[in-house]
Amino acid sequence: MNSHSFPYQLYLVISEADCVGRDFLKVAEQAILGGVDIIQLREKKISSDEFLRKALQLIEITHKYNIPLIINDHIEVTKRTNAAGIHVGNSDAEPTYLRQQPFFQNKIIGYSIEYLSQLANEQTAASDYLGISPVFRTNTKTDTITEWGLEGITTIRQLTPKPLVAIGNIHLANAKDIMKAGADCIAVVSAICGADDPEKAAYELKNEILK
Ligand code: TZP
Ligand code: MG
Repeated sequence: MNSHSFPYQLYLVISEADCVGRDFLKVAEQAILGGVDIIQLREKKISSDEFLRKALQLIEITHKYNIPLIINDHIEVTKRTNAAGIHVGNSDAEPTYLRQQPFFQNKIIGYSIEYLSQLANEQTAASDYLGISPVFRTNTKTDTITEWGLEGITTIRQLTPKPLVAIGNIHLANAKDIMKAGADCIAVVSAICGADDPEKAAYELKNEILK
C-alpha cells in the first residue's frame, strides 16, 4: 500500500495567517533555501477559491525548487493544483477513501495520529506517513487530544514501520531529542514562520537534526 519512501527530515507547515506581516510566499522560499524538504499549505477559515489561489502561488515556488507540496485537508485544491499529496486528520476524509481514487493512487497521503488505536486501523495502512500530533502542546493549534511527548514517539515507533512526522511546539532546543526518540521528520509552523530570519531558522533546524 505504501509505495512512497519519505526522504524528508524538515517539514514546513505554512499558512498566510501564521506569517503575520510578511509575504508567506517569501517565507516559504526562504525556508526552502534554508533546508526545508517538504511544505504543507494549511489554511483554515478561508474560502475554497482563496485556498486554491494561495496553493497555485505556492506550488510555483515548490516546483522551482523541486520540493513536494502537500495540501491540508482539501481534496479539490489538491486535485486542481496537482499537488504532491494531501494531509488529513482523524476527522477528515479517510486515507482509504482517498487511495481508491485514481488521482490519489500515487500521491503522498499523510494521516494524523491522535489516538494509539488508530495505528491498527486501515487508515494507517493506507497512508504514506503518520503525523504525531501534537508531540508537545502548542498555541498554534489548541484543539488537540493527546500530547504524545518523547515517550509517545518511542511507543509509536515500536508499533509501526511507517515514516513518522512529529509536530507541535518543535524548535531548535528539542528537535534532536524528537528525532532520537524515533521520529523520521519534524514539522514546524512557528519555529520558521515566526522567526525573524526564516532561512536561518530552517538552516539551523536542519543542521540540528542531521548532526
Ligand atoms: N498539528 C498538530 S500541532 C500543529 C499542527 C498543525 C501546529 C504546530 O505548530 P507549531 O507552531 O510548530 O507548534
Ligand atoms: Mg484537518
